[in-house]
Amino acid sequence: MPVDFSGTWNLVSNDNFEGYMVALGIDFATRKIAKMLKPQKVIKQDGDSFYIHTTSTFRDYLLEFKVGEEFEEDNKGLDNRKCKSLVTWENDKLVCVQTGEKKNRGWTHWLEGDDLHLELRCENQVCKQVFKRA
Ligand code: VLP
Repeated sequence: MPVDFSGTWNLVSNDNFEGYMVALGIDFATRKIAKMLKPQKVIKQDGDSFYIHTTSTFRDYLLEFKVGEEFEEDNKGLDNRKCKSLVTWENDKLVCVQTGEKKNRGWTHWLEGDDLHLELRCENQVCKQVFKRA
């Protein structure tokens, strides 16, 4: 059985989100709000087609992609920098490389026990998030 990330997930931990946001150039006032948030992710997976909706009381971000097909990502409401994104499978991990102005930008999702894990990378910063099923 291939891995299935589908579900509704609530953030339970968020290590070094501040460092990640600084690396992305998010301004101070926005960071103060953003670090208080407990975002929820709604993921719909149909084979290699993904819908990942990250929602919060402040802003939402919707990402839709197919594994193996590069796409333009606008990061609207995040840092608003455009990049070329490519998501691939590395065993059961979903790995996104976001090529653009920021070096070493990307993220990795995987399942561990009942939890959804997300590592967010930008330049020399790594943010580690864990989500539990709602
Ligand atoms: C910007 C950085 C907070 C902070 C300001 C706005 C959306 C993998 C991937 C799918 C992400 C989430 C990125 C979060 C970066 C915030 C608004 C917070 C709510 O997820 O699941 O896009 O890249």
